[in-house]
Amino acid sequence: MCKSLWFQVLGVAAGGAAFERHPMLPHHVQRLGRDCIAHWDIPRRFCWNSHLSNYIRWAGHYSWAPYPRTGVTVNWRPPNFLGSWRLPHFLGPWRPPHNWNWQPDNITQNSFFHLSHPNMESEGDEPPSKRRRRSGQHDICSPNEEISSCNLNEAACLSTLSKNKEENTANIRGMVKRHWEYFCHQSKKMKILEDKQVDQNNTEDKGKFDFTVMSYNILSQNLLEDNSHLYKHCRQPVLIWGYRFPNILREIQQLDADVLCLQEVQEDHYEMQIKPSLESLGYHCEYKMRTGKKPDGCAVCFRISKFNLISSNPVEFFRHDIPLLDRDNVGLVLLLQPRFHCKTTAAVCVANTHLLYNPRRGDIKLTQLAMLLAEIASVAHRKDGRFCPIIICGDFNSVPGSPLYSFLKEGNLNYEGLSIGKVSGQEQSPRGQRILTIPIWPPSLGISQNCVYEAQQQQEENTGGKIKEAKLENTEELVIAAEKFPSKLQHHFKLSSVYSHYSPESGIPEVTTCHSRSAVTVDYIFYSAAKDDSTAQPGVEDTFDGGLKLLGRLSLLTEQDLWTVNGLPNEHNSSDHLSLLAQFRLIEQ
Ligand code: KL2
Repeated sequence: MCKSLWFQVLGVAAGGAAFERHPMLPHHVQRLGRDCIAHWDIPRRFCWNSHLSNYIRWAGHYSWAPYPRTGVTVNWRPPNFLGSWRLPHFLGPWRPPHNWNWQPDNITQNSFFHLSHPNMESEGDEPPSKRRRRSGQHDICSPNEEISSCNLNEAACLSTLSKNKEENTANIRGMVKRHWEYFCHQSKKMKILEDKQVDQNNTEDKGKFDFTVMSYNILSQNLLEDNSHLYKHCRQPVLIWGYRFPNILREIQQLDADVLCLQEVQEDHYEMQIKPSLESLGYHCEYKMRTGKKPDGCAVCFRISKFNLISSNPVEFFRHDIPLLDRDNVGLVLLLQPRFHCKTTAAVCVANTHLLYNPRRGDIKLTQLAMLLAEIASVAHRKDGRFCPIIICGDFNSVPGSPLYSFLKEGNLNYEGLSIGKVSGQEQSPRGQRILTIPIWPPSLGISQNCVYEAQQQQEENTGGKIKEAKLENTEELVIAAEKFPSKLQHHFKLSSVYSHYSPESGIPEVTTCHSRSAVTVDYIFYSAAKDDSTAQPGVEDTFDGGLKLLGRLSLLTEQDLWTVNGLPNEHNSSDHLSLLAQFRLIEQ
């Protein structure tokens, strides 16, 4: 990848705030202060424990969020913000005027974000909905700095790469860019980013295989037009597909991921524009359209210089014989063989999905997820009973800390008495009290409570071998658990999330989607961590043949960041979602 592009795209949004350690802070934010390790000559003010005069109490957007919900006032004082203000529990139906006074500045082609800091001094305690109405003006962007902080959920050190000096001087007024966060256990990361060719030669010769994965809901034009009430805050021209597509393609091209997991890919646009364009950039594309009438679907595209396709496995969540499964969402599971990898049998399983939106139908969402996990278990399953490394990308229409999210990450969920409207955490006070049935889906689906195809489970139980025995014990445990706790779901994978859902600099929740009704995280990249990855869970070595080490990720933004650029989509970001991007190293066992 081109060095200059990386640095322009990943330039730092400096001006990070410092927080007092406070009992109200989430545990991981408190730990930030303790674990902060500077790698470069870092100004003290960017270390978490260097300012002790302010604290944050974050209401959070999510009813199930891991964020504390004890108050709504934020007393956060980053250098440019002098007051305090209130954060909303949700974004109200605020409607800015049609041609809202949002003036694009002088923007380079490579800039994604055009950030103006809201003037807190004059806003007092007003909610962002009011502030938004006034924030047509742009302040000067904070100076760029090299900063370091620690990501606590993964108990790993993160460093933030700033723009270099020349780019600092070329900094454009009122603009913020997403930056690259990398984990300190990879000090070679900078080199890797600076020269991908060197990276390939060095790492792959030694049996290491590094690659990047993007997850991006690109907002199908059809859904944009069907849900136009969500985009009233946008200037009309930025909503035209002819305007959006070149921006989306440019973003994909600049971020240069080796694997793309795209959601809301409209079929005609895919065939006529997206697929040909990506092929000309060196990708092979696989696509699964939704069932039913809506003409969008999921695409997984990979760089043919990096991977061979072993298999492509579409998953339809609609089942005409099961009344519960009357929705048209889909998934797509690819098995990829890394090229230039010394272990010729090595494979990586990449799954992509867009789960049902309906906040009240957690029963359907969980069943769709179980179907995806069963397909992944089938595709990633190796002869020795273990799994190849797995990456699951997608728009799960569920927020961090929700039962669905916890199930994915923890590998189990006791759903006894759980209201179906609370599964995804999208609504804080869902209407209706209907609770999940036990079991959630009927046996005719052919998927067990531990999210594998019944046939596969049976087959596994009937086979021998050392690892199989271990597995069998595990299976027996699961069967016992199923009898004892019939309301318990489990899955086989030990999954970690690339993102930890808070800004490492401020502790404020990040978002992956932002429009006039909502600003939350619903998109994720989950992966099976190698045992020496900072996020690896116990038992990972028994489950997987090797694994993935997270080297870095493209930073996300907060709701405040996004409203200073008029939310999403805007002039430069042409979806109502942000792209997620991670770099992994494939580790052999
Ligand atoms: O939340 V999304 O947007 O992941 O960005 O997924 C769904 C929603 C997508 C596919 O169904 O269309 C959007 N209110 C808000 N958004 C909706 C609605 C709705 N009623 N229906 C569909 N979407």
